[in-house]
Amino acid sequence: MRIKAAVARTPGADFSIETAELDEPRGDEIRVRIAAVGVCHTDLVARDGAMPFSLPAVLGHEGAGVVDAVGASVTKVKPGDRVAVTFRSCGACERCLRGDPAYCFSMPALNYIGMRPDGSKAIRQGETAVSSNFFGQSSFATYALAYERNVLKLPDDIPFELAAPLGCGIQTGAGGVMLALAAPPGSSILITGGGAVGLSAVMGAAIQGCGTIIVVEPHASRRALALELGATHAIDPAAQADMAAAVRAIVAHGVDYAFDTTGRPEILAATMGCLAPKGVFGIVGIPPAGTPMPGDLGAVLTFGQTVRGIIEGDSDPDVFLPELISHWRAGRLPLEKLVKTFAFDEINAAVAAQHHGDCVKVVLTLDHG
Ligand code: CXF
Ligand code: ZN
Repeated sequence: MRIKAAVARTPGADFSIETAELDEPRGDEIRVRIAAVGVCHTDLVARDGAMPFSLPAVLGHEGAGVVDAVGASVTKVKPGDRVAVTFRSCGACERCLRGDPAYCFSMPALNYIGMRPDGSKAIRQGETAVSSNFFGQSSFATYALAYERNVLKLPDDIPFELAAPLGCGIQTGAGGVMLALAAPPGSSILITGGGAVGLSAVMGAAIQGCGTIIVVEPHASRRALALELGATHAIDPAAQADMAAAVRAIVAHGVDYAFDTTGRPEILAATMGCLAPKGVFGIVGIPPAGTPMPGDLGAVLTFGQTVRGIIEGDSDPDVFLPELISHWRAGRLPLEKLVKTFAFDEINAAVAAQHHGDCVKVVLTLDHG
């Protein structure tokens, strides 16, 4: 089928809106007419060549829309169903079977390599194969091919533009605190970075009933939003040269939990100095290649601390996304305060607006009229 797609051609350069040919769905594939797709920082990391993802490529991994056609073996959804599309997992390995699909043994092959696991690319432009299958979708396009493992049927009341970012950024932040760290009521947490993932972590911490929720974020508007969403303290790093001192002025023994969404080595290092004894530090921000583990192993040992990476908030999307939708419905996850929509063709302006901090979560909407 002929599609319109935002094609990444050159690292660091704008996306270009082009036409391309999308394969017909194979037996296990689900063609989704994309209505909305969020822009996640990982899309830009892949566009800019920091992930081994060959260009030209169609990225996009927070799609939502309507099922348009399904392969012969698909039973989970049918044409006409409203769906959100998330990361893909195999459903059969030990990790998937224990409810941990974000650590699927086939995670790289199913999400990050730019092609189906058999090496085929689903998108072409003339004789040129275009990297696709990003997170089992490549949804910066009018239509995308997904799979039973990475589609979730949506209830009618959630708009596509709010459902789309649940597929990565929101579940990463909220799940990071609610599932991976499982921060208990009354605990203290430091969240570095107040973008979509960091603010989702704030909402997750508020849902958990954390007693002290400290956000470190340079943009004043995001600090204000963090406080509105449940943060108890918001620190401007420009005004606080010593982050650990600022945090310890609030929680003298350090925080029980820390959650980094920035991936910046100096912030990761400073966060180590904010941890209480037995503190747990979860990292979701993507660091520059080659960044060593933060902190001093002697201190980690002395104080029994934990540092861990978290993928997709440890979410099992079939279980956790419906939970998040219930929290949204009850007013505990006010996604509308984060999301700003742009027309699909405005993708580059949208990316620039997000980069400058003018908005928190950019979601592109597609008009199929
Ligand atoms: C990312 C998280 C860090 C490794 C690459 C994939 N996931 C979502 O955006
Ligand atoms: Zn993402």
